[in-house]
Amino acid sequence: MIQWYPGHMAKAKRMMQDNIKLIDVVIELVDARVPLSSKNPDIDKLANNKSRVILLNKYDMADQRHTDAWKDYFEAKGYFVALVNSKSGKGVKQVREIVNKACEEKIARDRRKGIINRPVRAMVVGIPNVGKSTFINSFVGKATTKTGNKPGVTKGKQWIRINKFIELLDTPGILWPKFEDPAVGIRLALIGSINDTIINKIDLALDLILFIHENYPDALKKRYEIEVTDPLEDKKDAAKVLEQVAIKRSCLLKGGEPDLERAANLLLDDFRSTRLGKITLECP
Ligand SMILES: Nc1nc2c(ncn2[C@@H]2O[C@H](COP(=O)(O)OP(=O)(O)O)[C@@H](O)[C@H]2O)c(=O)[nH]1
Ligand SMILES: [Mg+2]
Repeated sequence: MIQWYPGHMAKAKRMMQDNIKLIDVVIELVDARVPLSSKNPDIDKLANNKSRVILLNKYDMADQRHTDAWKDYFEAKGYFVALVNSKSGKGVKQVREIVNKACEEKIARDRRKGIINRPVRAMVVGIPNVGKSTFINSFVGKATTKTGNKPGVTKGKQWIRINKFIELLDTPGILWPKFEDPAVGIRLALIGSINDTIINKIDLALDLILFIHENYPDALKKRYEIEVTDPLEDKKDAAKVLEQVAIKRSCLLKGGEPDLERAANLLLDDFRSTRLGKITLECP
């Protein structure tokens, strides 16, 4: 469960500001289904002058066409980018190479100063639920030797030696997404990153129906064997679709009326578990 307390947010940001001074490269995780909405807007300022790696995590759940387009998009902005499925470990190995590549300049600079073979220091950052812990576990693998406190470096920091070239700060930096834009809130709620209890699920399900019908026109028909007549103009039209889902799935109230709340839950669950297909919610 994610709690969005301003106090936590301020504290996490302060911790991140302190930690970022110690590192060479920022490994930023975003959710491949919502790469911009799951990106923290402060990170650019915080990570100014650091090498930047973006991991499009959970790409196993996203639409590959769009994931490829997002990779190009971020690369054009100067990031080093990798597609990662932290849960299965797919793509995690190549992150080491990408981190090295991202730090080539720094390594060359070190060498000119006579510093040879100093490992680069990395930190994983991202908004809650984006997969930081899962990624770190997979990335670290068997390399569990913690180097402990470093002389001359802030006390209490734990570094995990990934290999000869990379050390990882063992605690990820947690930052929060941009709240001001309601569309961002909706996308994050759809992927399940915002506590469901504070959300109107029916409303959210209607947003999802409108998006899916426009962008993946067969997905709803295929999953629920319902007729969806073009075009869906607004939420009222979408509500008729949700009603059909309720009836098809026997989500009914005592009087036999469609139970939209239950149908909404079912639809959101289906989306979040990719039973509606691999769906990306925003394109570059
Ligand atoms: N399908 C899929 N699930 C993932 C992936 N990475 C993480 N998850 C799941 O996403 C959820 C949140 O992951 P977690 O590591 O706790 O996120 P954190 O809050 O950023 O540390 C967990 O249920 C993970 O199993 C991935 O690449 N693919
Ligand atoms: Mg975590």
